[in-house]
Amino acid sequence: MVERNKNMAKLQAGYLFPEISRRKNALLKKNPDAKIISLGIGNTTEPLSPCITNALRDAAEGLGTHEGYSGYGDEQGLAELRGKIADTFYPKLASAEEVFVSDGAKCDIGRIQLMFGSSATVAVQDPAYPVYVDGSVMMGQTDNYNPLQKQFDGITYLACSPENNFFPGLESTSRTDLIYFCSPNNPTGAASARDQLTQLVDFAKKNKSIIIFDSAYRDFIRDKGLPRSIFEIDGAREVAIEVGSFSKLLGFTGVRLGWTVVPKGLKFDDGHPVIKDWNRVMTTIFNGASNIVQTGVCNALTEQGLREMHATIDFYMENARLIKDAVTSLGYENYGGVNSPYIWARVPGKSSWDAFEEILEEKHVVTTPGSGFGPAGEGFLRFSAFGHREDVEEAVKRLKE
Ligand code: PGU
Repeated sequence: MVERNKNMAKLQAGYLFPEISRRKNALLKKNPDAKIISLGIGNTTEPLSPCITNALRDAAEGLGTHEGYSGYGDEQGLAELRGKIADTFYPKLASAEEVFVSDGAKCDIGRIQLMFGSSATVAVQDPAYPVYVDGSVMMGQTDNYNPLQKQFDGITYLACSPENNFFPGLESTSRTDLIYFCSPNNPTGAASARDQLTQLVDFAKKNKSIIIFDSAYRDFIRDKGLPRSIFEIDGAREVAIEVGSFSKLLGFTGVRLGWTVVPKGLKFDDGHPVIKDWNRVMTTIFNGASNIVQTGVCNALTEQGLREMHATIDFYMENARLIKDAVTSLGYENYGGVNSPYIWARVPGKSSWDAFEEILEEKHVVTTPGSGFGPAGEGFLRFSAFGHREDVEEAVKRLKE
């Protein structure tokens, strides 16, 4: 028999979202008529906009012609699309050669961890998108799980709570090689201010750390003064990698397309450019994102396409407003839902899983237990604003009843 990877054995339970599905299905088994509404996983629900569907159809039809057919493409992505992503999201901040197109942010986060190996030390916001910690555990970047603290020994958890305005106290934080940071944040919904991200970049510069900045929700920011990219901060190009995604921007959770920006000047401590290793990783274990999807998005990143993108985001943000209202009317202290599609609510006197079970059993509404995002998430629930309007309205009605 073959020995199990000992790092896999360190992981706690299953991945969060399948566990939530399991509990939802258990309720359906008991009560097959329950009309369950999900405000759980951040999964998009609205149809793609016409610009996108037209462009995807044209790209697919092109493949049916001699002139339009293409096989394997460059692993880094279509040159034109790399240029469009740079121009659209990083004007004067990053160049086309620094943008690597991928099949999504989650996949890129996993591949980024390969570049740093098992001895890299890691800091994460607490609570955080589970992939940063679970992926690091798989890589062997952490020690054993400490059940008392509900943390992995060897990982630095940067507590983010209402008390510190969801920004960690960096003065008292020790150095790590990598710092995962997500803004607008999943799950707390907090979008970091410019001065906070400046503190983060200065901290990374002082410590010679690398920030892995997840900007999956960048265009959910309504407040024009808030940065949408870490590269808007002076000096960030020396210390940061940014991961982006079309999942929430274009409704591509199933279509799949994302990107990573690695600045040319970012170096390992031996002076080797990080971008060279990223290129090596991508050319070795990734074979390029779908040509249909890349061509489609490339042709749809127009003024009209971006207008349609913002209209769908506005739709989800109206859902966020309705949910936030309902959660507030329940008397729950809550955060987020203003510059992000997540509402983060404190459930006084209950554990996250107990509150999750109660709302599932009584209201048939699925949420996400905050403790699934890290120990500082205990006592909170996350409500996702992704859903059809009639479902959100029905969920809101049930919550208020
Ligand atoms: N980064 C963040 C911060 C996310 O919240 C998510 C999705 C992703 C990346 C994934 O991006 P892709 O480009 O689609 O790979 N978070 C959702 C879905 C759960 C999951 O496992 O990805 C959520 O509900 O948290």
